[in-house]
Amino acid sequence: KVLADFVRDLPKVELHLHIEGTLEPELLLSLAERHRIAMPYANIEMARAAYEFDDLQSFLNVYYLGTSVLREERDFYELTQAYMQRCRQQNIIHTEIFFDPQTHLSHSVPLDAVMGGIQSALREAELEWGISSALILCFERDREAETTVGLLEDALRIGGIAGVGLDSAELGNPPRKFQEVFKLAKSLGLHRVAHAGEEGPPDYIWEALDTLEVERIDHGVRCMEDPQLVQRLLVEKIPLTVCPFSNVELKVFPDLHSHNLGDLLAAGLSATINSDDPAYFGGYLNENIVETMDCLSLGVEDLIVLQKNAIEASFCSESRKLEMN
Ligand code: ES4
Ligand code: ZN
Repeated sequence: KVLADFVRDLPKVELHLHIEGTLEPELLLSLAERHRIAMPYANIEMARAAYEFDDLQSFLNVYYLGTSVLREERDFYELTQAYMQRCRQQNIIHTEIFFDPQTHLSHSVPLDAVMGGIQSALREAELEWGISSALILCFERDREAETTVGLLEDALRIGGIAGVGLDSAELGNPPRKFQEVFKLAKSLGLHRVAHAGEEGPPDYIWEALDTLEVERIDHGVRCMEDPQLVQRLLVEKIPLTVCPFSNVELKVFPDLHSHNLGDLLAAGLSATINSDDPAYFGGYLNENIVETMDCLSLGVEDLIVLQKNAIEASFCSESRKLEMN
């Protein structure tokens, strides 16, 4: 109770959040109705009941099905605005948000509508509530890489992208597949991150660092299987954006008590705590923090370290970092 109050009141930073993963069943069903799209859920309870996963792929099937109700700019605006409202309630003062343009393009939704809707909500949240944000365009690693350079160029014409990321089904889709577009991103001064070592082996973390030159690893929890890799992450101060509820829901760990966040911190790694896809995994950032601290017996001093790591790992200006510290 006291801990929950402390966590709620602490100003926080979130660095790993898929905006499509904030689509709550209420909004999903109302958008399905708006666009007359059939969903296999008759009501909110049925939707929630379908949110049971065996692994990453079984989650992605449900998540991509949900994205099919996002059709026009105002849908993306409403989705993002609802998440920014949560940020205000949870005292999140800076958030870095992923989006999956290839999925929306595959539904014939123009990139302008996707980015326009997201960005108007982000602008409003900054003006009204002072919440800063960065938008990260994710490439889906289980899709073809050939069209990604053109996609990135289109996004840059629209503007407002802080960096690029890599998400979706990890196994069988090694990072090097996206080397060309990440090289272009670097040459254009964009930030680079990638999901790696979530379900995939430590080798994928090495490869993301070596071939994509990423600045952060999303998840990365399997790094502990490789002491040399841990050494490299320490020396290069590579942050890990860890998502405890996600890891439990996708069976990366059997339960929160078995999560290795405590070991990552004990090893001195720059770990951060994040919600990933909060509408699907049972909680937003504060719930992730409170339950994880509880299950792993982490103290307030650990939480302060996690949040200082997040500020430092963010893509904010140095002056904004100072302001947040
Ligand atoms: C994702 Cl948890 C996770 N992993 C990989 N890709 C994703 N896209 C949305 N959530
Ligand atoms: Zn993720």
